[in-house]
Amino acid sequence: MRSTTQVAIVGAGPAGLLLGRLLRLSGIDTVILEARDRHYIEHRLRAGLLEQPTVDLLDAAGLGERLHREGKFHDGFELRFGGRRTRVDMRELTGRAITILYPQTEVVKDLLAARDRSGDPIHFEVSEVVVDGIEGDRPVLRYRDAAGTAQEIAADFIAGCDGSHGVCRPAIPRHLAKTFARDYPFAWLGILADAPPISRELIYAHHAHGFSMHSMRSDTVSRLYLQIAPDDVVENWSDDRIWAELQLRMASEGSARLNEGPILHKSITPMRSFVTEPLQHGRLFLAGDAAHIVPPTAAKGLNLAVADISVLSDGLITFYKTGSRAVLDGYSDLALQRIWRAQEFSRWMTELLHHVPGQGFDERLQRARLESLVASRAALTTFCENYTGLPFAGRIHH
Ligand code: RFL
Ligand code: PHB
Repeated sequence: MRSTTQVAIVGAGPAGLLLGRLLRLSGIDTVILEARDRHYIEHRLRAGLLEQPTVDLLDAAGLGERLHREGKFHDGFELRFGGRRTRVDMRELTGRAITILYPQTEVVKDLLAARDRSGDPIHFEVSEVVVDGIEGDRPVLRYRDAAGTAQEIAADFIAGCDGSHGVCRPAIPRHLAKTFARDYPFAWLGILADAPPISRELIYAHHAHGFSMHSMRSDTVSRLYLQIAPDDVVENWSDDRIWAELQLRMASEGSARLNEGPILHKSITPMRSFVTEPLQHGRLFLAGDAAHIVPPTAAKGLNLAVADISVLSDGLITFYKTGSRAVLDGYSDLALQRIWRAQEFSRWMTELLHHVPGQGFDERLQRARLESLVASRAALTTFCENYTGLPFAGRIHH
């Protein structure tokens, strides 16, 4: 069965759904194909933190109502190392910026609800997606729908928003693509615990046993992370071991002990930095995790996906309004500038806070780097400018 649309989007993560929403607001038709079912993507436990520019774009897309009601606005965070605690006041240092704790699951639910209201098609549980004809005028997506029937969508453009294991990135001929990657000698064990957070704000802690952090999902549910070895497995981490290690790594002068409670969920997040260049070829455009991965330390992944979409939506809307491909043709170069700055900050913050085993000299340097950071208003300001989010480059049209 064959159908047509203006922009065919692969992937219903934050990138694909937001692109569909912004294009709808400018009267552009999209179809979204998603490999998983709706329940899975609405409950996939991931990001927690939204940058101010992300919130501004979600507001502009008419998606801010629940976010402003339920999101927790943070003016600062705490850094712990060497038994000391430093509160970093982001608002005071940057004059404007704040970050908002509003989980990715909720952003995705809001985006799906907006898509339901628009009536734009979204097909879940598709399989065998093939990207074809991107070098011509009429690219095509072939796939099997949830019932197994072969389908085909012809479009003006294809947006590859299908995450790090998708099919769109490999559709760019290998000899035209360049990839850049870095692995890290550690991973994160993340837990969700039925225990009230001890602080309204996030706590990042550096300790000889490794990094740990304290975040939250509500007034009664904590989200906590521990640095572990890259090849470690969840089975090695009993609840008692997790709490003992978190209490040890988080302990600092005058600090409250973490509230302990039933652990609702445990998972391991690998750490990787990755970028592919360029982000486009012919009529295919990559955005979000399909194009780049950051380690989770600085909480940039979702925000970078949204930043890409700000530029890509600008390019597509400009094309449909004026017939000019100029903005669209510049998408990759413009988006990559911010991507690389976020990569740099994510790598830097990761290496600042994690324990790298067996490197005495580097350990001393790392400690000096932490001391320099908290001793300098200028250094903290630079940190907060990056942490709270660099401006987006795309224009808002509607
Ligand atoms: P997604 O969310 O991975 O969505 C891609 C979608 O494409 C689908 N898909 C396909 N669909 C059709 N056909 C195919 N062949 C397909 N192949 C894949 C997938 O099922 C999926 O639904 O990518 P997107 O939209 O680019 O969004 C990126 C973000 O999800 C990601 O960067 C963040 O979650 C990263 N991240 C964080 N980012 C932040 O900004 N702040 C954070 O605090 C933060 N914490 C995190 C994170 C990621 C984590 N994990 C597990 C990776 C914490 C964790 C633990
Ligand atoms: C989270 O709440 O999942 C979270 C928050 C901040 C980070 C990383 C993860 O830097």
